[in-house]
Amino acid sequence: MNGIVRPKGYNVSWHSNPDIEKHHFGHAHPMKPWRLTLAKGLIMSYGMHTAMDTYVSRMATREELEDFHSAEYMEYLKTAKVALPDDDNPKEFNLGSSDCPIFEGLFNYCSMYAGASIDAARKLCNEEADIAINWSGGLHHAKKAESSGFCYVNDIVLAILQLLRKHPRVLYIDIDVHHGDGVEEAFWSTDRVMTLSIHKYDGYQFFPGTGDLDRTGPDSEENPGAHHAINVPLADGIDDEQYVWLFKTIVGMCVDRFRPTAIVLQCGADSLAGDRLGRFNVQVQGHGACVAYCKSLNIPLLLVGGGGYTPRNVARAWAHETSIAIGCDANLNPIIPAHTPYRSHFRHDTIFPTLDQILGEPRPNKNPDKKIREIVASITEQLRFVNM
Ligand code: ZLM
Ligand code: CA
Ligand code: ZN
Repeated sequence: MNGIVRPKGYNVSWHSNPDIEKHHFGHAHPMKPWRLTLAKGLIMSYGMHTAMDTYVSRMATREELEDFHSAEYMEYLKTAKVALPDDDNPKEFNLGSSDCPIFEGLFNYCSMYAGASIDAARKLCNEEADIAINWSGGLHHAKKAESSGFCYVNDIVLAILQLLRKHPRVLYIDIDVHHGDGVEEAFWSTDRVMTLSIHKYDGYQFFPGTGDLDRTGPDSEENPGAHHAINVPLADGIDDEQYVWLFKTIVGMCVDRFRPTAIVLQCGADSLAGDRLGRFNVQVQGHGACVAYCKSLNIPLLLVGGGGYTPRNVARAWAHETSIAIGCDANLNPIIPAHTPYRSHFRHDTIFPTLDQILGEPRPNKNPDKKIREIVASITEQLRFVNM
């Protein structure tokens, strides 16, 4: 079956729950949990599940959620009544907007994706996994007492808090096209977590409007979090060559200076070309190269999902990245297996649908190489202040 073998002495755990996929944010809402069904179908049709320890994730408990979130917010999230979104009268905790609607089963949905990330982090802590995966997580905008940008509970913060029980230093990396503001804010004042987000930034318009290069941590040098936030603001249309070079260069420098003992990689697939909300020209190959680079560091690695609004491309990327985690990417037949569920969704022209060919109008690249080098120079300077 496509040369899928369980790697010897190397464990990948996969955390998912089919109940998560059944939730709906509303008819026209860009966030479609159904993309997880498509990804899972692809992963399983290649037989990749046979090479991982698979777990049906449980719901996070109220106590676990309140490790980060306020009890008042969690109570409201649990009891909020389904209502039509109303942007003019945003309800408490920013709930009930068109970005963050209150839909049927909302609290269960949040508890399940959070439970999966917490379980995945624990597998790394007790060394039962070298890489742990939760494609339903990665919801990086949620705050302590506020929902934001399709995110209600911040599973990444909860997972990092688990890792910090055992690991002295955690590096958080975020390749979603949006700025990972919620995770950055949660660990703004600690030197035990370094946050690195690469994102589209135009100063004000593109959501969430934060993440400029000079936002590096608290201003006071006495604050341990100073210099531990890294932001890579980019313009539209960045391609694989620039993106992968930037990623490897900056992550390489962060690992050298910070010496993380665990890494969390948010693999938001809205940085891919052709995304409904994104602006970049990153391909499945380039996106996956970021995952491969993190794996090559041989540091316990948690992979979570995130954004991704062209479902067939999200499924392609996360299936490809699952194959990288288990080390069978080189043996995979790029032609999507005939028995893949919803295979017709992957077809975009006359040829057989493939895993790596995504559909999307290339956007003009507004990132001059000079700008890319200036970003690296600035971060090199910033990291001189980080000494572990
Ligand atoms: N309007 N419907 C990324 C989170 C991005 C804030 C502008 C809402 C949308 C978007 C919702 C069906 C992650 C903003 C947008 C229209 C205020 C955003 C519902 C279309 C629709 O058709 C839509 C009626 C909706 C939302 C577009 N929202 C596009 N961009 C961002 C949030 C989350 O990928 O980083 C991680 C999962 N919100 O720009 C507005 C300012 C609300
Ligand atoms: Ca990002
Ligand atoms: Zn995003």
